[in-house]
Formats: sequence, C-alpha cells, structure tokens
Amino acid sequence: EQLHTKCRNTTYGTNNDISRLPVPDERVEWSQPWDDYHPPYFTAKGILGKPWADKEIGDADFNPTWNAMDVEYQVDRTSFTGIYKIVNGYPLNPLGRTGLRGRGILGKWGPNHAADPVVTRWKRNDVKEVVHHPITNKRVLQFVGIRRKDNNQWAFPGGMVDPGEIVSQTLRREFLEETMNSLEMDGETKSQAEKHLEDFFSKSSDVYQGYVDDPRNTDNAWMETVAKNFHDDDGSFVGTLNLNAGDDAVGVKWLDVSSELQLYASHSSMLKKVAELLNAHW
Ligand code: RP5
Ligand code: MG
Ligand code: MG
Repeated sequence: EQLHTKCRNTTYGTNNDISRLPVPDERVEWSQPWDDYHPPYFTAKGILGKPWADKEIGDADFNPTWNAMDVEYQVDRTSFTGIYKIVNGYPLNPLGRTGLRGRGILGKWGPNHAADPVVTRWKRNDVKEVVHHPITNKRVLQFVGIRRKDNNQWAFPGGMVDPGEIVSQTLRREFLEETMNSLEMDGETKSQAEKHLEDFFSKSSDVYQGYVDDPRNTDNAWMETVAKNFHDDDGSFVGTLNLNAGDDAVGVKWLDVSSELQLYASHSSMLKKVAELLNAHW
C-alpha cells in the first residue's frame, strides 16, 4: 500500500507557520503504537461559517452521518477506501497519521470529494503528424494542465463535488471554470460553452477513484477524487478550445505527458494510468 507523503513531515499547505509533527514511515499506520502522539490541532479560521464547510465537531447543531450519503447536509461521507474509523467523534484518515489534527483548510471532516478531468490529445508536429518519443518510440500524449493559485504547482483542473452534484457535472463544470474561465462569462456565452463541451464530455474512460495524497490532508480530513479521461484522438475538437485560466487557476496549457512531470498531490500517478490506458509514452 502506498503511504501518503505530501501531507507528512512538512508545514501545512500554504500556512508556513503551522508545522506538522514529523511522522516516520514506520509510524504512519494507526495500528503502530505511539502513546505520546500529540500532533497540533489546526482548523483554519477562514473556513468556519462558510456555507460549504462543516461545523466544528461537538457543535450541538452538527450531526453528521459518517460512512454514508449524509442526506441532511447533501454530503457524500463515504470513502472509496472503505469504512473509516471514528475516534472520540473525529473521523480518522484511512491512510494513517499526518502529524496534524483538525481539518486544516478542508471544508469537510472525513472525506472531501473532488473530481479531476484529464483532457488529452496526441502531440503533433508542424505538419500535424503525431510525435513519437525518441527513446520509447511511443506516441507523446498531452493533457490540459492548470497552475494552482494556492501553490503554483501544475495540476489537473479538478475541484470539489458541490452538494447535490453528480461527478459528471463536476468534471465539466471545473474544466469550464479553471481552463475556460466560465465564471467570468456572461450567461449566454457560458451556456454556449457548456453546450460546446457536452458531446466531448459524454464519453470518458475511468482512470482512478480513491484517496489523493494532497498536502491539505490531516488526521481527520482528506481528499478523495474520481479522475476520468476525455481523449481526443484526432485533436480536432480540442483544437477549438479557447484556453483561459480562471477561478483557482493562474495558468493553463497543454503539457507533455511523461514521468518527468512534477505535478500537484498524486496527480502524476493518475496521469501514469492515462498513459498506460492509451499506450502513450511515459
Ligand atoms: C486534489 O485537489 C484533487 O485531485 C483535485 O484536483 C483538487 C480539488 O481541490 P481544489 O482544486 O478545489 O482546491 O486533491
Ligand atoms: Mg475549481
Ligand atoms: Mg480546483
């Protein structure tokens, strides 16, 4: 089993003044005894009271239903990893210790569900021939990446599943927001853009669903995602897209897929699956 690494032995996310208690590899799993494990507690003030955030645990008005679709709050509190434990009222990170309690800047206790669209095409030269990698001789794939505002790293244009939303809607909405800046379009332009993507986003291949090794994870809150691949084999449709970074993205571009790319969270391991799926260079 892959250990989480990006949410351990670091300062917390973009808060350089919050340090995680260092957790060595052999003490990540909760089953390893560690009597004096007392990591700091951090829940960012900024999330409290936000409509998309849970209330604090212990608040009389907060009655979550763990490990279930929580109808009262329209929040999916199931985990792709199976049943997670609740200890003293707090959900426990299924992958083990992170050196930080609380929820950090994540809105939900327990799993925080996201969706990641991986939009791909073949890299082509000036005369539109597909480029093969000089060493592996496999075709070079490209995907639409965004640069995250929070830490400047390249990533999939993913985002949180909104209450009541289904994953297929999240995938298209986040792509529109982060790579086409739909949040700043007028109503008419936005419906046209949505319509334009409809067909292309109706066919996808499953890439990954599960825990994300996200730097925002804590002992009591963590990211999970559903990543799907939308591939344009001849590149004719994606050629019509007008890429324009928006919302929490500060850059957007086609990136060459390879093992050398450094990406946010565990996006690189998901991208590897896409490369395998399409028999592309990695
Ligand atoms: C990652 O965080 C997911 O894989 C997804 O890309 C992203 C969702 O969070 P925001 O982009 O909304 O911050 O764990
Ligand atoms: Mg977003
Ligand atoms: Mg996002």
